Amino acid sequence: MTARLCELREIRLPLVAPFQTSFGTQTSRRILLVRAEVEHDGVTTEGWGECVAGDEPTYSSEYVDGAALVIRDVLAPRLAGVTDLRAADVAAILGPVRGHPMAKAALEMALLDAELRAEQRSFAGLLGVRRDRIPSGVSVGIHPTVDALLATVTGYLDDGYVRIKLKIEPGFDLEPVAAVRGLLGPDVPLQVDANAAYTRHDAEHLARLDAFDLLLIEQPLPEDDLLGHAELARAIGTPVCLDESITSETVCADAIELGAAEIVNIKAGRVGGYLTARRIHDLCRERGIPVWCGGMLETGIGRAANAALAALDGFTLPGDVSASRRFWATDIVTEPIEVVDGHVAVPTGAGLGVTLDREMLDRVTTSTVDLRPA
Ligand code: NPQ
Ligand code: MG
Repeated sequence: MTARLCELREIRLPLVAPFQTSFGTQTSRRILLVRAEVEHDGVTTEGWGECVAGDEPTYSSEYVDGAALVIRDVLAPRLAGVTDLRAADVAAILGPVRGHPMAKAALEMALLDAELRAEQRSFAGLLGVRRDRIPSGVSVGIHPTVDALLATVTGYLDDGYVRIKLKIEPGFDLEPVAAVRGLLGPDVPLQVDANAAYTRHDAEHLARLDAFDLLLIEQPLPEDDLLGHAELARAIGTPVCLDESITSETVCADAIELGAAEIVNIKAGRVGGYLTARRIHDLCRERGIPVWCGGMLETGIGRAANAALAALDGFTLPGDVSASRRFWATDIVTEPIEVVDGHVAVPTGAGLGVTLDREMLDRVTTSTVDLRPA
């Protein structure tokens, strides 16, 4: 079996509604897709990967244009020189290149999809998951008014989501959280995500969230402030969960050791790929730390991969693996992820288990780059 990277595409998808977080408002999303091929016994099989980098370096330092350049000029050329290239070796081969985990993850994912398809195996099968569906939570953006927020949350409850996550920031926290807890009643799981918008001096203020019986508060402080998170975790009742800070297996182990991560949000792109994400899951499981699967406004490709990852046993909390239509009017896969009875089905087909809608894909493509060596 020989594998190669073939093509880098950029697409643009409009969001069904603006999505506001403490770092900005998104109304459409540019997304990089990577196409790989494997050849086995004269048969060519393709696979696709998705890069979760945002349009701007605001969630993390990666962004679409930077990721596109590093893939084209640095990462793809390194992989092109490897004989018997396997997805499982990608992280180690690209290890000497510092940073750029989302770009690296997309390449590993494309090769993984192609290899698994060629072998007629599913990603869920490779992971060895035992569940065939996962509970689905939804991430709700910052709204202009509390009334508007309540209307949006009511719609998501009607859609069946079993857990609500509210984006918060200084000036939009206690009042909206109190109002949503009032709407949900005591039994619907509720959590908040600050995307690093607070400081070490906000502990007293954040302790006032204790009144709302939240599952967790996600990434209240900056990415590099592990000690601050540990101190905050001791100062407030709400469990502290890390997202942006968890950039590797090592950082995750350290954060747990410090008491900075009582819960961990796992995102494959942020840690350099699904295979590393799996190892972080294993580590958290050994340490008794609950994990859940985050979301990065993925297309059907990344959403399918997340649904499989989130079916691993250690994912004991509902994740942000929402229905495709939470974000997109039209996805680029023929069977977009749906929420049924509050759950998302784990894909069973070969590879990531999705089929691209080529017509839709071509319609939303804004540029294409050949990754094959000249
Ligand atoms: C989070 N996701 O958990 C992220 C943040 C996020 C579903 O809340 C473009 C690219 C826009 C990545 C907006 C959810 C984004 C983005 C928000 C990630 O923190
Ligand atoms: Mg987050």
